[in-house]
Amino acid sequence: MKKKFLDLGKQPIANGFLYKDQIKNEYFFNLGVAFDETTKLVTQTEYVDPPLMFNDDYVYRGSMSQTMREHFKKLSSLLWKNDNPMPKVLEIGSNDGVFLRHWPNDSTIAVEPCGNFAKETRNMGYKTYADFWDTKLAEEIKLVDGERDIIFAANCICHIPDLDETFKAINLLLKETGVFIFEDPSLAEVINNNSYDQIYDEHPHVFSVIALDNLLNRNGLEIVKVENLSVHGGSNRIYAMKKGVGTVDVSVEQNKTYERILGLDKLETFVRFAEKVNQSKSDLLRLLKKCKEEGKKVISYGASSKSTTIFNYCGIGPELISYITDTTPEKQGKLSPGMHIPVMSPEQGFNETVDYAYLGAWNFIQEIKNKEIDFVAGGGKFISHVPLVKFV
Ligand code: JHZ
Repeated sequence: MKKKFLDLGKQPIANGFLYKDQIKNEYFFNLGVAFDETTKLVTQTEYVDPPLMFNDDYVYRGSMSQTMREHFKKLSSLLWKNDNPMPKVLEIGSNDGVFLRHWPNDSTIAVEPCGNFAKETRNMGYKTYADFWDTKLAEEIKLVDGERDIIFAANCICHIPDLDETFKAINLLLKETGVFIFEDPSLAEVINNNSYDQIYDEHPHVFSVIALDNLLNRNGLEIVKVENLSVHGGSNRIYAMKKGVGTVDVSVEQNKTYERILGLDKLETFVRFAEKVNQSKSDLLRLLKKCKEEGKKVISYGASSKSTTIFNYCGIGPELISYITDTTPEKQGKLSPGMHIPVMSPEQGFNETVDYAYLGAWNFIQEIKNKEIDFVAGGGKFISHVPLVKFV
């Protein structure tokens, strides 16, 4: 039984960057967030139809940050120890191949519903199914390519509305001793940091280990290990196997205990979170309006999906944020979803005329600060709402 605790209002497709003449057909939905009393899952009240988000025009590239490029390189070298025979690997949601590129072509295959990216990884030499993940596809892969030793998914599983179907399909394709490894933003970190912008159309769920344990279990899988990661504002990497096959590491119970202390198994915790979200909105608007009154030029750094939630929920448009800079070629020259703030390259827009930059990509704060030393040295300041609205 789902209980709604937060309303983030009318929202567009978070990665639906668009041209002026596309505004009249822009798609909107109401973003409500709920707690499922049965599974303890934090999930949306209604889900956006996946093909509206993930299609041949998808613009998010996982390889745009050095942090993530290094993250996947390091993980690959941890998982793949030149075993003989080579492990049979499948990646679900391979995007532009930022993880895949570290694995051999002949034993690694991918699933990616965005046709533009499926084409890119095929060009890199990886067999890629341009399809959504479900039991039908898992049956097909099992038949054609065989069961997998490793099934990997980064920032993908929390994007899929039907989790029972997803986990059934994993169980179907996993070898008896195979491991399913996936990483997604952690609900504990979202609550601790008030990073409510992790919720948007592409993230129908935000996972706690408690909820995942319930959902995996009822589909014949169990969590054997949990690693807490710093990427994307705090994520969890979950290792799961078929029930009863693996040895369960202490990290599983440790994480669940910590989550119970935070109250992630209780609706009241999320009701309190919703109050903090509302406060964060008022604080951000107050700060940006003050900057405007003082005649400062404020832009946004990183046209992230997260900032789509922020700008639309808070009602922040070009009158408060002059424009957004972003390194992704596919986003440049377009308008941000819903609030229609112009997006341009950093070369074009990140210059000495900028006083303050709101961090749309606050999760890469260190990488950005290292890169933009001159901006800070020249008196420029970054603004973030995580964990509290302030100059950072
Ligand atoms: P970033 C996306 O979320 C969507 P987003 C998706 N749903 C998901 O789960 C996560 O990724 C993993 C740019 N940038 O990574 C690049 C600069 O311009 O926080 C990106 O467009 N300069 C799949 O969109 C954006 O910022 C820089 O120096 O919220 C960051 O987006 C850096 C570091 C990034 O994810």
